[in-house]
Amino acid sequence: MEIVLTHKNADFDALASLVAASMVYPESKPVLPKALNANVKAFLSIHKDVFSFQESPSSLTSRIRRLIVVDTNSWSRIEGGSRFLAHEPEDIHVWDHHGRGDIKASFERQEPVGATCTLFIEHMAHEGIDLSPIHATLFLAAIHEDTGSLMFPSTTARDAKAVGYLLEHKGDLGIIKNFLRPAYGPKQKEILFELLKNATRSKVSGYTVSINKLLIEGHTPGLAIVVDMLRDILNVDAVFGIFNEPKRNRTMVIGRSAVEGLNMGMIMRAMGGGGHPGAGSCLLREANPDAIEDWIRELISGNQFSSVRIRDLMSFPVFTVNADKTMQSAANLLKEKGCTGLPVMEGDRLVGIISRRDFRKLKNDSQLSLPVKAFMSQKIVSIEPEKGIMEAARLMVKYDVGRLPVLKDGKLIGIVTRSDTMRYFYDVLPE
Ligand SMILES: [Mn+2]
Repeated sequence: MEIVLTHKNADFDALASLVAASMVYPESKPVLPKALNANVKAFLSIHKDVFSFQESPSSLTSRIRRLIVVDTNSWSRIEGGSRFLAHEPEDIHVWDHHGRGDIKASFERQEPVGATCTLFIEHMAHEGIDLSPIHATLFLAAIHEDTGSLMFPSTTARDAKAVGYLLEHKGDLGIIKNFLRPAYGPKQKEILFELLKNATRSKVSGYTVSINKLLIEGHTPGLAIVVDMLRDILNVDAVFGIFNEPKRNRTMVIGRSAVEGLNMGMIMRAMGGGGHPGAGSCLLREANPDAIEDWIRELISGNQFSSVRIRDLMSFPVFTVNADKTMQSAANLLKEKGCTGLPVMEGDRLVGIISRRDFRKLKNDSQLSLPVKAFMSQKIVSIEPEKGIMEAARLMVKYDVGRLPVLKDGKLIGIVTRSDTMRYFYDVLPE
């Protein structure tokens, strides 16, 4: 026989990929994990008769000829784990979008799209496999959830095309809306309020981060939605919930990131969990919440992910002008270097910025002989080299400046301009 497996704590992408795989491999039986996310459970409870699953894989007696693994590629995320290998499958197929794992597959469709389901939809469209509106709705829910309704940075054009295809096949957005917002009940409200009361906020490597620890008792579904809401309310770059459950000797860590430079999936993978750039989680055994907090801080500041920093983008050496030089010499320098502004120095101290705009303050040409310090802008908005690109963009918008001197320990080491940031956003960053 052939069976399809997916990860525990199944989300909509896991469920949708499970169902899609059973359509692509007609001989196969999908195995539903016991641990399902609350919203998936709710969806299944009213769609019980539509989908059929192989309930208990542990009682399988017949030989498993082929294993099809979807939406994960690591044994540790599958209920029963690598024990399935004991059945000596001839064939293992993996369909996933998470990047490298430890399952050795004979066939692999591993592509960096927003949802695994997208890979199946493309395949089914190509093969002309028919979709019912209910299937289209389930697949639509998967892409919506995994891409944050096409808003997460992991979203690709292929996901958007798949959404279009599913809408053509009568996927129902109204139904999805009901299920993607999982139950926010009194217990979740209590946790959210508790977290808000003690919410911390600190700077780690230039990111505003809120790391929150909470003791929880018993089964508490919907923690992810609480962390989502907390991030929205606090409006920080990233938020972490460390939920310690002493009775069961375990700690659940859930993270959400709203900035590109802070990749939540990478942080969680380093902690033995998983996720995407915007969202991730991990489950730790017998962990001490304070130690976990330290670990998270280390992972963020350890520069373990290749986010672009100001030091990678800035121009240097910087052309500067001395505060006592004349406006005429500043004008010559601007023209010669082809820049729109220059840092103004007194010795090695940055004292201002002179830009083309400041020349409008000149009343007549004779003032060109006056010193730069008479016309320069003394409002210096600077940035540190370890900051991220979004911080630079934020400062430029907030203070309406087109360039930021880069200061390290008070010393001018470079300059980053509006065109540097544009170049980054439009992906023509030199290699
Ligand atoms: Mn997924």
